[in-house]
Amino acid sequence: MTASGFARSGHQDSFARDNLPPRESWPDLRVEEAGLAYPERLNCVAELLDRHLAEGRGDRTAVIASDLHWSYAELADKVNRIANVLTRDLGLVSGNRVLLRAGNTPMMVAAYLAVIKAGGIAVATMPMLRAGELAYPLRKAKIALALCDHRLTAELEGAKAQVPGLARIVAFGSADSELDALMAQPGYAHFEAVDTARDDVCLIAFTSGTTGEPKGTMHFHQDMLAICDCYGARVLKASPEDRFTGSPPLAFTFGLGGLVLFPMRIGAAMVLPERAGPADLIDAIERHKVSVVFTAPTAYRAILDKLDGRDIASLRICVSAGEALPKATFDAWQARTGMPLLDGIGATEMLHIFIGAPREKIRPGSTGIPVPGYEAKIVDAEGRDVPDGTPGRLAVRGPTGCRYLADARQANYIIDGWNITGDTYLRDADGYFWYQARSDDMIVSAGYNIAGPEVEACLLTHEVVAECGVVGAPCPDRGQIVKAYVVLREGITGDDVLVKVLQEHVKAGIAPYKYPRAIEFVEALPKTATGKLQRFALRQIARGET
Ligand code: 3UK
Repeated sequence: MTASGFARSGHQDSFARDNLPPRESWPDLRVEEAGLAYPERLNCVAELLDRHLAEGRGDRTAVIASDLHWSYAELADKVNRIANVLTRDLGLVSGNRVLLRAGNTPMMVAAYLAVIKAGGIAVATMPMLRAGELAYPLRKAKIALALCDHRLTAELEGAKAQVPGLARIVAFGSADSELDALMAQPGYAHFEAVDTARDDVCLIAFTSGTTGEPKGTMHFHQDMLAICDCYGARVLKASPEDRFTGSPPLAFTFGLGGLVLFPMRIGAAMVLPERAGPADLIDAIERHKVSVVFTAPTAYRAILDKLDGRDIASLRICVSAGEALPKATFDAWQARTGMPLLDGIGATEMLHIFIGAPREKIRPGSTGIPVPGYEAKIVDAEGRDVPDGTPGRLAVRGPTGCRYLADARQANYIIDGWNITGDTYLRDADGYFWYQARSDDMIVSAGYNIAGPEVEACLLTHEVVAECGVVGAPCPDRGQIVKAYVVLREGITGDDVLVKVLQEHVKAGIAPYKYPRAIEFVEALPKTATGKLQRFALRQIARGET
C-alpha cells in the first residue's frame, strides 16, 4: 500500500484517482469485516473469466442468446481479441474510459470485459439514450473512445458532434463492422490481463437520475468480486449448473451483476434475450431452461398474466429489485408458481443489493435483512440512531459504497462513513427492514405522513389494477392530497363508480386517512430508462405543470 492508502495503481492515465472524492468523504469500505480478502494486484476479469479456463472449465457454456452458444473459452477468445484491438489498434492506455453502447448482447458482454481486462474503465450506456443524454457522460468522464452496436451509432454520432473530446466511435456486431474486422487479425487470440490494483477503478456507472444531472459512481476491481462474494454467495446461492437471465440493461448495475458477474463468478451460464419484455422473458426461460431470473416487481406482475400454457418449471430463484416489491405481487407469484420472490434493495452507488433475505428467511412485505458483509441502520435527520419501529433514513455500509466522480453531491450520500440511500425505512424488533418510501416522496396531507408505495401496494391487491403510482397533489386545505394514477387491466374501463370502489378498497385495507382522495385512470405511467416509476413526473402532472 502507498502513503495515500491506495495500492500502487496499474493505470497510466490517472484520471480516476485524480477524480475520486477526497478520502474523508468516502464511505467506510469494510472489506475485511465482510470476511473478504483480495490480493493487492487484481484484475477482476482474470478472476471472472481466465480462471475458468486455467482450471479446466473452458468448455462450459458462458453465454446463450437465441441460437448463439459461447463457451467460456469462446468468450475469452472474443474478449482477448477486443482487448488487443483496444490496445494495439485504438491506442487505449490503461485508465482510459471507454463508452459502451449496446443492448444486452453477447458482444456487449465481451466488450465490457475486454475494456476492463485491458485496464480501461467501462462506461456503459442504455440503448434508448439520445445524443443529448450521451453527451453528458462523454464530457463528465472525459471519454475519447466508444464501442457501439452497429445498429445504434446514429445518436452517438450526434453526441460526437457536440463533444469534440470523443475522437472515435468503433462499431461492432455485424460481419462488416469495424471492430469485428479488426478482431480477426492474426496473433490476437491471447491477451494477458493488465496488472491493475484491487482499488483501481474499472467501472463508472451513471445513475439514471430522476432529478438533476446523472451522477457517475466509481467502482473498483475488488467491488466486482465483492458483490458476487456477498450477495451472490450468501443470499442468492446459485450453482454452476444454473442459467441466469433477466430484463435489466447491462448498463444498469442491477443487470451487470445479475446477468454477467454473478454467473461468471461461479462458472454458470447467462441467457441474453434480444428484447426483455415480459413475453420475451417467458420465451427465454422456456426455451433455454433458465433457472435464475432478475427483474423488477412490475415485470413479475406482467409475467403472471401471460403464463397460461407456458412452462417455466426450470425456474428456481427469482430476484426482484429496483423498486419496492408489493406484498400483493409476492403473494400472487407464490400462489401461481409455488416460489417466493427474493426481494432486495440495491443502488448504483452500492453497485448491487445490500439488503435482501435468503429464501429461508423471507418475510413477505419486508425487503429483508442486511446481506452478510453489510450493516444497515435507521437514523434521523441529524444522523442519530432511531428506535426500532420508527421510520427514518436508511444508512448502510459494507465492502462497496458511494464514490461519485467529481461531484459535490458526495457529501449528501455519506454521513460518518455510512451511505445514506435516500430511502425511508423502518427496522422491526427482529431486525427486518420495511420500505416506506423514497425520503423525498413522502406525502404530507393534513399533517399526516403518508407513504405513496403503501397506498400503491394496497391498490394492487384489487383485481382491476394493473399498475399504479401514488403521489401528493397540491390542495389548499390539506397541503397535499393523496392522488392515485391507475392503469387498469385489459378490458376494464374506469368511471366514477370504479373510483369509489377503489377508494373503499384502500380504506378497508389500510388506515382510512391514507385513501386516495383523487384517482385518475391513465394508459401508462412515466418510467425511467431503468423501468422505475417517475414519481417526480407524476407530481408535476398532479401540479398541472405538464
Ligand atoms: C430503490 C428499492 C425498495 C431505492 C439497483 C439492485 O435500483 C437499483 O439502483 P438505482 O440506483 O436505485 C436505487 C434506489 O432504488 N430500490 C431499489 N430496490 C428496491 N426500493 N425496495 C427494493 N427492493 O429507492 C434505492 O435507493 O437505480 C437495484 C441492484 C443494483 C441496483 N443498481
